[in-house]
Amino acid sequence: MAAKTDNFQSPDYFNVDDLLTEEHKLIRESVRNYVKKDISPIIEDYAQRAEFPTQIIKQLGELGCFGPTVPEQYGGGGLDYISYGLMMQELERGDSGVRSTASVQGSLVMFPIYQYGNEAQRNKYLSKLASGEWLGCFGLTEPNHGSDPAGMLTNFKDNGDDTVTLNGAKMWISNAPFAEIAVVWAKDDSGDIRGIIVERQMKGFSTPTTHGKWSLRASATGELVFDNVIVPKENILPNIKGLKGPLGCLTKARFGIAWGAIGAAMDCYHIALEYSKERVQFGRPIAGFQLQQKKLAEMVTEITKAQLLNWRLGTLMNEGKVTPAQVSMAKRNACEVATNICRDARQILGGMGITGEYPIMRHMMNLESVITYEGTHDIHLLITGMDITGLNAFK
Ligand code: TGC
Ligand code: FAD
Repeated sequence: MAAKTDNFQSPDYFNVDDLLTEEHKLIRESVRNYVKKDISPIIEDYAQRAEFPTQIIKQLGELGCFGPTVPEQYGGGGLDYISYGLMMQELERGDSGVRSTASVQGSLVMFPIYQYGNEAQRNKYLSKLASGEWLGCFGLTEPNHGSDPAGMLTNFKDNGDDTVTLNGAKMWISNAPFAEIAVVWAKDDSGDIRGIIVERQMKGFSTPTTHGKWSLRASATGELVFDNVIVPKENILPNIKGLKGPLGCLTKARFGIAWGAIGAAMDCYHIALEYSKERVQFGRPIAGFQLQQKKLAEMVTEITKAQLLNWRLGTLMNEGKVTPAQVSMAKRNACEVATNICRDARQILGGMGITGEYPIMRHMMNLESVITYEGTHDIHLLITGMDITGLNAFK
């Protein structure tokens, strides 16, 4: 399939750029240029073939998209959260799977090692993950425990020496088939949830690929199977116990999705606007018909509201004042806005909207995963519900 030229321009109806620093704009520009040059020309083909473009691992490392908020001494970028958000927005503008690769590596693998790990663990893993020499994955979800991770069955037993034995299984794990290491959440002998770093070469550890996905086809998803895996105790993250460990990582990753999903929405809006001005029916461009203008006007309104929400969320993150419930609201909002915009954009393109000539159907299918992972749409609504009423409707 011939690659089309990517001439993306982002909408900025309320001059949100004025709220960004010059550094923010430069970072956004460099990731946008990367997506135009290295992602847009190849991604449709990889998605159609359901193949993960492994070359992006090194590229994203070189670009600084892995762990941008981790301090520079560990190979991170030492950047603020708005920079991180803008990177995720631009990557997901290309493809949600590309953003997923970066989200998992930065927020779900590097962040816990940096935040909950000791100095030896930080020195052993972080710079290799930042550069893209190693890819990591994050194992929380299990076959029978998705929205309710507290019930997990994966566990490790103390062997009475300097090792533990890990048993259990995780499923739906992004990056798993190509990961060198997995940050796995498992219960210890006391039933406490702990983070433990499992390395690919450990005996009894396997990562079968999940096939047949209609969504995130250019991202590799797999299981993590632990069959009596002997893991050194030095691989246990020492500074965290309990579900707040993995949930703390998810707060960072959900923040990235809030920005990322709007990137996918911006791409669909941009394409629908351009197409509608060129496509002529009944003797005039379809952009001149009120029904199509309603769709386009509502798209840019929702994108603008989400841009402002995300920017404010970023400033709260930078100031250390954000609450997990605020992040949930922004993640949920972005996913809803983006899925609706993709569907409307697809309609504006008529039959062309279902083909791989345009990225809209790919974004639409990807967003069905994005609205589900890192907490489903319903779960984030219940988090807001509990936050405003003080009443828990989960259980
Ligand atoms: P609950 O009793 O509410 O909380 C347990 C402890 O955790 C604390 N906490 C948080 N801490 C940091 N950040 C958050 N977002 C937090 N949410 C809660 C809480 O204060 C408590 O602390 P403490 O000190 O009292 O122990 O837990 P619960 O069992 O009732 O569950 C609550 C619920 C349902 C909201 C939560 O479990 C949840 O978020 N479920 C959704 C599961 C989920 O998001 N899974 C994601 C798997 S990873 C993934 O999808 C990666 S996709 C990657 C990609 O490709 O991009
Ligand atoms: P379930 O929890 O079974 O939910 C099914 C339905 O029930 C949902 O609609 C849900 O909203 C609803 N529901 C559940 N509980 C309640 C309640 N209390 N009240 C009302 N409704 C409720 N996980 C990882 O650990 N690491 C990864 O890297 C990872 N990557 C993923 C990649 C992809 C492509 C996908 C699809 C998933 C990935 N996940 C990952 C798993 C993801 O986080 C889970 O799919 C998600 O948390 C939902 O869990 P579940 O699929 O088991 O659905």
